[in-house]
Amino acid sequence: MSINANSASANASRGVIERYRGFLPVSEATPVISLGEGSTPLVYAAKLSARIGNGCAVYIKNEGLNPTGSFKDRGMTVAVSKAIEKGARALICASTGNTSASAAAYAAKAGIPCAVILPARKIASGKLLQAFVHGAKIVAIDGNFDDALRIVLELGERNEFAIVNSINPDRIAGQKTAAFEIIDLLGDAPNIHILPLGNAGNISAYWAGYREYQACGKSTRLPAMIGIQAAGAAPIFHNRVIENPQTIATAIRIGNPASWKQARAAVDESRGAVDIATDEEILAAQKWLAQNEGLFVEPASAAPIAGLVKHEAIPGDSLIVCTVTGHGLKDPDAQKFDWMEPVAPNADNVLRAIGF
Ligand code: AN7
Repeated sequence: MSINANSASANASRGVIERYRGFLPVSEATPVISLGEGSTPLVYAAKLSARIGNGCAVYIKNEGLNPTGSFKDRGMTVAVSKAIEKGARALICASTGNTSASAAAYAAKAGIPCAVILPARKIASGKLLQAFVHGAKIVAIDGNFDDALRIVLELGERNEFAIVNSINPDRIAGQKTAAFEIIDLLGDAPNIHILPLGNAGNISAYWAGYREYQACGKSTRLPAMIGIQAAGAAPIFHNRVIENPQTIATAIRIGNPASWKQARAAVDESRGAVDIATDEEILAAQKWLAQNEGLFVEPASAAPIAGLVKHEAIPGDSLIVCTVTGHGLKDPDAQKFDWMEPVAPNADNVLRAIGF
């Protein structure tokens, strides 16, 4: 069988660089390192819309369906392609998990080493497994994400390393393509965009994307940007550094966000908000989404759902987009379940066991 590479690359499985080249800091000289990221589903959430009520429609941008299971891949394809173009010899990042999984995968594709610095014992097991299987050099530190990022910034001054955290503007450039996809599908920007808030790169990226698309006439309005932090790791909400952040949503266990200022600007300029959700609310939202919308997301990604369902000031008839950032299978220990007792292998016993 012969495969037509041109027709394969003409469809939506092309990555974000090929699809949005004109909006990204790339040229013909940039080698494209892609895993086919982006083009993630924007799903109408009927039960969530009904729960919000008041004529609102909620769509979920399911970023857990990127190649490594999180939104980080959109930025990583640009950051790694640019790093290779500039001749970097290795990638380095600090991570609460997803950045390291993504960096490790794109480094493997590019054929260069990748070092990841992680807070010991505070990484969801699926993410650590990804970094390990993709062959990253993993260092766990006795400290939190903020300590890890400080070390990476120091090591990044040696010019053999390319830092691929979201302080790298190429990451933000790639991540803004999610806003482009939403407008391309809906025909305009939503009224409200709600997403989890950790190191604050993603909210800044979406805001840049929404503004850029509006400036070139692809949309008529800008959404209010609403970021949700975990109650125990809410520096922007409280307007102070949190020395010892704590939350079950380990992805957003961050006490001193690198893009704090940009996130504040996005929220203020868009007349949005920063709110918080407790671990109990996050876990309840995670389960509710799985059992009512069929979407299994990781705890950090359930934070905006938890924030949305309790938000009091949503105007009627709002078109709302909620980004869920990572797949639920990344963190198999967040929800508890019991191994069931086996029953004798016949149909009667099985019927009784399922309560029919
Ligand atoms: C699932 O991987 O910071 O506000 O080092 O993994 O742009 O930081 C991850 C963050 C939300 C927060 N949801 O996004 C990392 C890391 C998930 C995440 C966030 C993260 P930002």
